[in-house]
Amino acid sequence: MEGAYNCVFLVVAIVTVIMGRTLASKYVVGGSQGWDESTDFNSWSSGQTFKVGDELVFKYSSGLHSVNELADEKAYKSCDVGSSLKSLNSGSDTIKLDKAGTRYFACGTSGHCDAGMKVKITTGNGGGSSSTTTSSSQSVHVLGPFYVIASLLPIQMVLFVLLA
Ligand SMILES: [Cu+2]
Repeated sequence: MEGAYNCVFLVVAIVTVIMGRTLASKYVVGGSQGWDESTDFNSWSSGQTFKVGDELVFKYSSGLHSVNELADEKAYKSCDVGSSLKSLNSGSDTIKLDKAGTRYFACGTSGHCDAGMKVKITTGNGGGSSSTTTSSSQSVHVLGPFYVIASLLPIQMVLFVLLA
């Protein structure tokens, strides 16, 4: 009986780690204010933890703004939008954070980047933990319900073992 008990917990531990690692989040850049000149992107991004596999969604009025990925910190600081790596302007642009590191984004509309319409995103490896999301987070958990089920599994297993 003790063997079965240990086995159940091992399975639960493995499932929980796998769920934590594969859990991808979608972040609307700037939260409810979106990609706009009035948004304080520094304070927004400092409240978030980005990991590999997460996605950024830039929401704005198409034609008014754009999303340009800048090559490095220097281009970010000087708002060198002209030499950007990538330019998007659909009004709802998704960027996948496919590897760890820092990426830089700025609006291409004249004067907007200088006015603060830029954001620096640092992606970490995640380390298998997804418990860093705070209550003030604007993230939408794509696999949220599955994680809730996974985190409830130990309780279900304990009940199962006690009742067996
Ligand atoms: Cu703009």
